[in-house]
Amino acid sequence: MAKDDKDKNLETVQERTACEATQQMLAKARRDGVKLDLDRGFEMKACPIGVESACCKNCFMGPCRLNPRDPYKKVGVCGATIDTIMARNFARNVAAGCASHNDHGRHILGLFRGILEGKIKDFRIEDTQKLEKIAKSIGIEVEGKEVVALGLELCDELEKTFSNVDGEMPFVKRAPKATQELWRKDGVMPRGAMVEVMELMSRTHIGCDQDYNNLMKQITRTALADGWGGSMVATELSDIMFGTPSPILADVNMGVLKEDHVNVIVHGHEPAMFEGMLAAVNDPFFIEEARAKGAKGINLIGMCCSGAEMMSRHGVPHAGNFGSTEAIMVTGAVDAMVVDIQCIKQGLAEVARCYDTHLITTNPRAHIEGATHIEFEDHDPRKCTDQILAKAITRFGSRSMPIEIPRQIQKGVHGFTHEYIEYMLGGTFRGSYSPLNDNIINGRIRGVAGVVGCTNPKVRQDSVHVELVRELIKNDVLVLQTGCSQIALAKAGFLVPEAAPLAGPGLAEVCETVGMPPVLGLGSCVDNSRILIAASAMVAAGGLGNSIADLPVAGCAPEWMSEKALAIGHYFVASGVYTVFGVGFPSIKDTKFHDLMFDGLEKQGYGKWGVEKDPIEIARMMIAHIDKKRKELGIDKTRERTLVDMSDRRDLAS
Ligand code: NFS
Repeated sequence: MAKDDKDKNLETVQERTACEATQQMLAKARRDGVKLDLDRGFEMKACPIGVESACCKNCFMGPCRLNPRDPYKKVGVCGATIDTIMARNFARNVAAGCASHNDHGRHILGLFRGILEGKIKDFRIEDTQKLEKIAKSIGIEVEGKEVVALGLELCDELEKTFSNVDGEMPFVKRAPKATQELWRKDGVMPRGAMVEVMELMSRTHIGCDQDYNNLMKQITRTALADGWGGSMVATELSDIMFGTPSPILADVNMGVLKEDHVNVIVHGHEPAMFEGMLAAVNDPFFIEEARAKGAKGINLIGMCCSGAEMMSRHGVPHAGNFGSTEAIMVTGAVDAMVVDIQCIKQGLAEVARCYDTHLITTNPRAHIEGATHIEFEDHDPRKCTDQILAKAITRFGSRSMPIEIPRQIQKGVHGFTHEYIEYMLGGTFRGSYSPLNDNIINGRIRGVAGVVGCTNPKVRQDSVHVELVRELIKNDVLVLQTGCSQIALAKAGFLVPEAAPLAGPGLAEVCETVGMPPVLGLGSCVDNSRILIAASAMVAAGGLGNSIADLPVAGCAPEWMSEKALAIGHYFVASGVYTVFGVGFPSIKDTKFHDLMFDGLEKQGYGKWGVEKDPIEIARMMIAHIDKKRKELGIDKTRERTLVDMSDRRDLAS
């Protein structure tokens, strides 16, 4: 390659991603003649009508395209207005996101029941204390009950999360009373996820619900059936079965690959298959097999959300987020990439073929043309995991690709949970959220932000996450993270207590006193439900209002891309949180639907949506909201005093 071309190559890889390891692999892929998602995303010119949700494909009189620049000029063939079209499109996105998380949650519930009934023997109940706590939280009497009996009772109750056709979902009881009352008053209290998704899909059929206000109610109900439903069931039961995480030091970034080991990457969302792999790689038989082929051992690595869960629970190294899943195979060092469901790009198959990597699908819901399918079954995990390991070891023995592994590797503390925050701030015997609330009230912590979600090749990978979080902590906002966003910040070195000096003086002081990072990693995307529980606990601890909508908190998915992200965003809004999305939003400004989402919902007592691409501006919007809530709570003055009075601060430090 000529020098000019080389410089250009480098320049454009730096535009695509802020992750240096991914830059290195993208540059290599280009040299190798392999196209990655990061370049495909750049080259794809998004449909200008679709991007603003101004088209409708819900019947075959169309597809109808309205004019995003003059949205009320035209209606669809059936007469549907722009507001109906945008609301229906958004509704179907939320239905898909809710369905994904509930499908995941229902599988986890099935696994839990299988263990309790003795049909699944390779997994067990790890955290019986949490089992009792969760059962109690939804009103189940725990006194004098054996683990199995109590577990089965919890199973029967949580089954309603999915199958209820009336009544209320069990976990909504964990929301603050005032938040529950709002949902009840507006008729948006979720019943069961299946009925909510079904009703939302039926209401968006041609000629059904054509009032965006009325559609919004079912959208809200369905989104709540995700956060307080399937997502929460997945998180809580996974903790009970595989252990509730607590802070653990783990390595992140592509440097976790080892040239002299058999490298097996697991990328997906459901923890069961990954847990099965973890057991299998520690089997002396396979370690011996790997050694016989000249490897020093087997190196099991996670990516994306199940990777974030396994890192939080067991310290399994994590190689990167959504934007790096194709790029990592360019190393030539991946002997097998094993996937299950969600966020698995079809493009992986072609990259795997180019680099002679085994791409193995394991879930009946997610096959990929060109990949090998080896089905994972909960009652016989080894049947799947052992075949995978045999393939990976064989590939190691006959590696033909040149290997190039980026050196980047960052240590970070992961595995925070709602339970641990309570313990960390309150101590073993008086675990409580009061110290957090006190620090918010006295202004050392300005507020709390959840920064979560995907990466999206429309924007420079990781850059919006990192710049946003940098700005938030600088302004004394404590940041809670999950998923791909957490990995972006881990790679940037923010998930260590030593990052405290990057925070403003108040937050830095709290971090230094407690020994915690200013950015707390809570795990995978379903673990966003931990943030809902933390917010509810803040309300319960007192002094910060009666509902989640009263709290000085805000949320953001700065590089979102998936329908799940929209469902998550809307359950936060429906729970009372101001939620800003980066990249863009599928609605048109100054339409009635947009105004309802971005303003009207807040007037009804919910949170509201915001959209902005620039990280500093996003931070400003979130901080302005936090300050507005502080003012409404009457705690704005305490912060002013704390910030201006240095002697005051010295007193606090002593
Ligand atoms: Ni959640 Fe986005 Fe996917 Fe996880 Fe990553 S892309 S919506 S963060 S892996 S689910």
